[in-house]
Amino acid sequence: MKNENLARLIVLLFIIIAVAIPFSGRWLNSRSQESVIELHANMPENGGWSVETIHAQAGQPIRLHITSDDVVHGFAIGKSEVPALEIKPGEYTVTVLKFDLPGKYIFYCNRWCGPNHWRMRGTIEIEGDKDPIPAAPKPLFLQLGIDLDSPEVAEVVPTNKAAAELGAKLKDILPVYASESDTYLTNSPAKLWLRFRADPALSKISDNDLWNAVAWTWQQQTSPQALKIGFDLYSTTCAACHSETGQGNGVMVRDLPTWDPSIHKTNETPHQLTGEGLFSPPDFTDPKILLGVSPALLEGKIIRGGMGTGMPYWGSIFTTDQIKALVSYLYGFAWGDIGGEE
Ligand code: HEC
Ligand SMILES: [Cu+2]
Repeated sequence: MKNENLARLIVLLFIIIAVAIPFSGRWLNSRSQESVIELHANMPENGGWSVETIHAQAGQPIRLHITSDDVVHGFAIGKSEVPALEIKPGEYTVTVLKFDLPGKYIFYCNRWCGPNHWRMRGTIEIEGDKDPIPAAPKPLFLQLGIDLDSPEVAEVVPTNKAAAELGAKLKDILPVYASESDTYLTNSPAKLWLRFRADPALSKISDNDLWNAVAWTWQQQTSPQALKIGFDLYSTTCAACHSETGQGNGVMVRDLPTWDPSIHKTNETPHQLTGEGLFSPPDFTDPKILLGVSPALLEGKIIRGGMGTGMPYWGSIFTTDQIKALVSYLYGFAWGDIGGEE
């Protein structure tokens, strides 16, 4: 009798264990699949992000508990549609991220928390068997071998404000190359003007009208929507240094010497905290500056940054289209008309 009970008990135990194992296995699995990370934001002077590299598998959810130890920061992912988060001191913001393709992603602070704010960047490294995120095509400035550190100054500038609407009247007599995107990408407005001036087909057109034609060809390469994107990105990420008006005297760079490529060397490492060796940007409203450089150069500068001048690099943060939109928006400063605001 006793033995029989014991045998029943053992059988029952086996059944319980047999049923429980797969369940506990599933439970353990689901816990280990999600990786939980506590992330503290600090101004770069106070140490930046507490975690600089986050590792995860493709498809694996990453649960982030983010807080700030000093001021309000932002949390954003480069080249993605994920909306940016506001990170407040003393509060936890929880978000779950998931990346389907292996590769490197950049997370960054999108709030101007201090002069070194833009240094608040970290990496999310995703591993997995799938094909990684496709590599971006080689930027045009590298393909063309453009030296970003010695931009040219415009050889010629308009005497009157150039007007794209007036240039449109000349569109039927402009040579074919005027509307090719390669012409736009690889020439400065001044270079295109010189090419127009030297073109026998345009010999009867006045200097002013040729500038209007150049302004028109520049306008053909963008759209009001792109200019609006450019304006929004510029206001939130560039104006702190370049200023809303493009004059290069934003709050973060006041009192710094203005960068002049013909005098200053860019290979010296500036002092991050005192700002010694950092420069303030050139005045974009001076037509000599922007009418002297090609979209390929501007794009390159935005992608690569200034190598020690204080101009941050944005190649890992913005998509190709966003950078193109920024470039078209910048030229507006030189033509004297700024799209996007209305
Ligand atoms: C922390 C300050 C700072 C921020 C933020 C900043 N810049 Fe700059 N930028 C500079 C400085 C300083 C220079 C001049 C030195 C150089 O060209 O490297 C410069 C130069 C440039 C140039 C080169 C102009 C030329 O004629 O060679 C471009 C283009 C530019 N910035 C675009 C941008 C855009 C677009 C953004 C925003 C996405 C931005 N910058 C954000 C400081 C900044
Ligand atoms: Cu910040």
